[in-house]
Amino acid sequence: MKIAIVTLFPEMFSAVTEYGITGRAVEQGLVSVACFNPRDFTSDRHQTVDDRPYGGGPGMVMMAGPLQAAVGAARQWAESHELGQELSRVRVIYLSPQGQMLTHQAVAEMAAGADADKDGQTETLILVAGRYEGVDERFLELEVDEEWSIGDYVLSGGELPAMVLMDAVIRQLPGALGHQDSAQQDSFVAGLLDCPHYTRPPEVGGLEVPPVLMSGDHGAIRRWRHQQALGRTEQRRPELLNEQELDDEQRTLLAGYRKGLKPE
Ligand code: 9WO
Repeated sequence: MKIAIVTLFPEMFSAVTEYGITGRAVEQGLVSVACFNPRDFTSDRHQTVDDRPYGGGPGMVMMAGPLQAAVGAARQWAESHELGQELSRVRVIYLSPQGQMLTHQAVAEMAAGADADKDGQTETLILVAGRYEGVDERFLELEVDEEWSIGDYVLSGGELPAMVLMDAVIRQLPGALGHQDSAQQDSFVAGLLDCPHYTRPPEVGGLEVPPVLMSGDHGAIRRWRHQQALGRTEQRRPELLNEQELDDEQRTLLAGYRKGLKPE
């Protein structure tokens, strides 16, 4: 898969490309990352990328021209890395609080589409990170396919959301995680929150490890974890749990969790 980022601050992306699981995925060639700086696509002496908003008001707006040129260069980069002649799909994505909320499902679809497709070609995400008060609306109309939000808050720019999206997508790529099926066991894969985790030592601040985890009974451990995931989801994020969709085993596990909560 290929990810191009259009950003005024390309150095920020070393946080993703040089560290941890995502850094390893880049190293292994599971994903190619390239940054395109709108400032490099200006023609005036001051390399201007922003201007005052029509209609007045505070702050500055990113001009359409340099952004369009940077996206154009990103599209060319995606094509030049194609093995065959046929072009694979490119999704141009803008990160903003006005976008659709990013979910595990949306991330999984980006990772699946960006994985090698039937022709062995890989798709490209072009992530556009805005700055200042935003980008000229005509750039969005002309170049951007999708707008995504990572949450209802305003940041200083779209770079951190772009990195959040990259991290979430890259770790879903086959081979990105050391453990084969770790991504499949993730929180949210089954639509549930994660279960609690414990490691050595066996006692911390007077708190011990749930005995079932020390029992060596792998069936019982799997059931306990599933039960914890169900119970915690109901307690913390009840809107994620659709009782109708639970099977008989899940209902029994959830009933057991509820019983364990009751004082006497
Ligand atoms: C700045 C601003 C200043 C005064 C009044 C209103 C204002 N709105 C903004 C603003 O939205 N700035 C954005 C900064 C412009 C686009 C890039 N920026 C951004 C992206 N902030 N937060 C995001 C973002 C993206 C995805 N998910 C959550 C937040």
